[in-house]
Amino acid sequence: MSRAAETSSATRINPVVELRRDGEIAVLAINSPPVNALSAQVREGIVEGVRQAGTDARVKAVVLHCEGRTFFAGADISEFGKPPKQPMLPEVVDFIEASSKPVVAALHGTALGGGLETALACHYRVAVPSAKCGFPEVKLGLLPGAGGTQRLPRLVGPERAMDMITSGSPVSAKVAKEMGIVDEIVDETDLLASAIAFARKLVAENRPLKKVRDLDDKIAAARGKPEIFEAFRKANARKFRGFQAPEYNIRCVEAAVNLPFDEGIKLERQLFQELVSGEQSAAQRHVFFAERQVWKIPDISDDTPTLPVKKVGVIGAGTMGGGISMNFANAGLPVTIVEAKPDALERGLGVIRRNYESTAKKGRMSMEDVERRMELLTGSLRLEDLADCDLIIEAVFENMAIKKEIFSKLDAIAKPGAILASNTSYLNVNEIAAMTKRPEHVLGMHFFSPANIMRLLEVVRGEKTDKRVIATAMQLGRQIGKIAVLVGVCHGFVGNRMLEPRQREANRLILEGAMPWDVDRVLYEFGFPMGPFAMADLAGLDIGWSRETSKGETAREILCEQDRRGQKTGAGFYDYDENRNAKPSELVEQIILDLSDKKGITRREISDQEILERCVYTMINEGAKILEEGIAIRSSDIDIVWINGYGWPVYRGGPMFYAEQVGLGKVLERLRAYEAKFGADFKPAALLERLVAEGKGFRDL
Ligand code: T1G
Repeated sequence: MSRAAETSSATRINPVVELRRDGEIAVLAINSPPVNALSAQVREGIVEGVRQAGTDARVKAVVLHCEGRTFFAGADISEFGKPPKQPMLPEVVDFIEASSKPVVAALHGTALGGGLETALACHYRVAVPSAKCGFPEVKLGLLPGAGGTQRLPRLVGPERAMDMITSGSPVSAKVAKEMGIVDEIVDETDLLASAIAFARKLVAENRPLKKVRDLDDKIAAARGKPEIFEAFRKANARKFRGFQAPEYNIRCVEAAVNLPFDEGIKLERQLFQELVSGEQSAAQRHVFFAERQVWKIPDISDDTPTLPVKKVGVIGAGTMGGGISMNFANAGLPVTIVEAKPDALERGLGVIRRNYESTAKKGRMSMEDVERRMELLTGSLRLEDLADCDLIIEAVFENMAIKKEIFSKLDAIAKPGAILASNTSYLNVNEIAAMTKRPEHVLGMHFFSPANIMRLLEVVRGEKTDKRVIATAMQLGRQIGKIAVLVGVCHGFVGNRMLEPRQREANRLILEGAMPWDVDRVLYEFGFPMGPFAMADLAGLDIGWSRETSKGETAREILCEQDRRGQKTGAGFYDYDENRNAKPSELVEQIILDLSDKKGITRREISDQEILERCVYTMINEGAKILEEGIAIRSSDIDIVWINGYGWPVYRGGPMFYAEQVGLGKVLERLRAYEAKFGADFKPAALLERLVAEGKGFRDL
């Protein structure tokens, strides 16, 4: 055998796994694009590769290395919910750890979930500086189910382990080294060579097999101290409200501290099985894939050319215009903000500066960052100053006449090829586009307040909007950190159109027998951050209200007439103390009772279930109509809109996913019952009736 063959060889284990040898070091190379997810084929390849390396007397150590963009990015999520395929990851992980020869994990990209668990079962870990590692399982409603909850605390201690596992946030290689997860940071340019050199050194120095499962020094101090875990639960109660997985993760870390390793593993497996077969994880895995589907537009291919956007114009420096401008400044794009009056412009720029300074005070940006971003913002009182902008976003008062006037002027001012977008929340983008000679360059870009915080961007496709303009708006959405959903033109597009029936039913329910705090409680317990009446108090009851036109016919009007305009006046549907804590108001209760009486409505006891069904099933019904009319491309897009624009609880997957968990037949039956009682507002969508008749779901569309 030639010298070269003597020192190096390569064995193809399977299509995605190859075992190579570089002298006494074996390299188990995985190449399973796009993210080297630990599919069944990868898992069986790893076991066979470690087995072969173990029996090859020439091999003294093994390097586990993934080709492509990243080390294993986790278990293959697409396998969940399907019959399990052997070998399962826990067995693979144990097999690596039991190797008689040291195994070194070479980390780059994002070593996540099962990927990090695989690395922790290795005896050593090296990483390039740009590598990240983490346990995002909790975002899928899961927990690290291949020993991660037992090994991580043994490396970093229970507190940091709980932080990392319940946040789901990755840490940098540098932090991972400091925490003890990574043994050495190696040269960014050649991870494999560095990992082989590290392994060679291990062998030369005859370093022991370091098994994480045998470590105890980081967890011993916490043993028998439940107060550590109680304190963590208490500190995170608000963030974890409604979620199942965080608590299960905490229990596993607690077991790692108090139980022998193998018993902790048993509990981890039991709790993992409960979560992976539960409704919350199914919902959160649905959202994971739905968030990746929204970018796929059937008639606009991924390689559609986009238009260059180097300079942005925003018309309106109010709450929305200011927030929208911040998004682009945050992405490093210069923005010219136009207002009609100097004081409004000055106020708007002042609000933006204060927002940035408040972020800097929290340590999330430096004061230099604040100045850099403010330098990107230029105020103006002249629309003409937008002449060189590539994208102009109108964010003025929600009035069609005003918008039409602005777009007509913009058409004469904006340079050829500039994209003209309206931030309208409801209005007809086609009518707005018709005010210009460039309707193909006009669309809606509907941001959600606060526009610099809320992740959702509804991109509203006009009937004449050019595909490149749409592709550009979607790409810009990604560039400014939004999740962009392409929607069609109708009153309220997707989100606000579905909000209307919920608001309508909430307002009816308080006249029929419920109180605002009953409706809010039901929707809060369902998982929304707050109910419609608390939300109205927060936003201000007087939006769109005026004393001149007020008729005193609704609770909201009566409250405004009594200057109970919401939190800002210390009273609205609720009374607020100096810390803005809400309390049901006897005065409001009486106003509502009198209103019911005035309208001749005999109040009755209304169940929580009826409140929930009338608020949520009517939303689902509207969503079905939206799908029928082609206003949304797919049902999961509607889910993404409601999760990212209105706080629908992610562990319920979105309104359309939730409908399928409830059962479309049940939703239809309840809508029909309410239609019989309350009339046409509950008339089921034809699509809903068809799907139920065919035994299908929204996801089958
Ligand atoms: N399984 C299957 N497919 C995956 C995947 C995964 N883990 N991760 C990504 N993909 C697909 C994704 O659907 C997309 O497909 C393509 O890869 C590119 O992804 C037992 C139980 C790694 C940071 O949660 O966070 O391990 O749309 O668009 O923006 O304890 O993907 O192209 O057809 O997101 O560069 C834990 C999830 C699993 C990591 C890359 N791991 N992935 O982001 O690309 S559970 C995760 C991500 C687990 C064990 C437990 C990101 C990324 P397509 P992408 P990206």
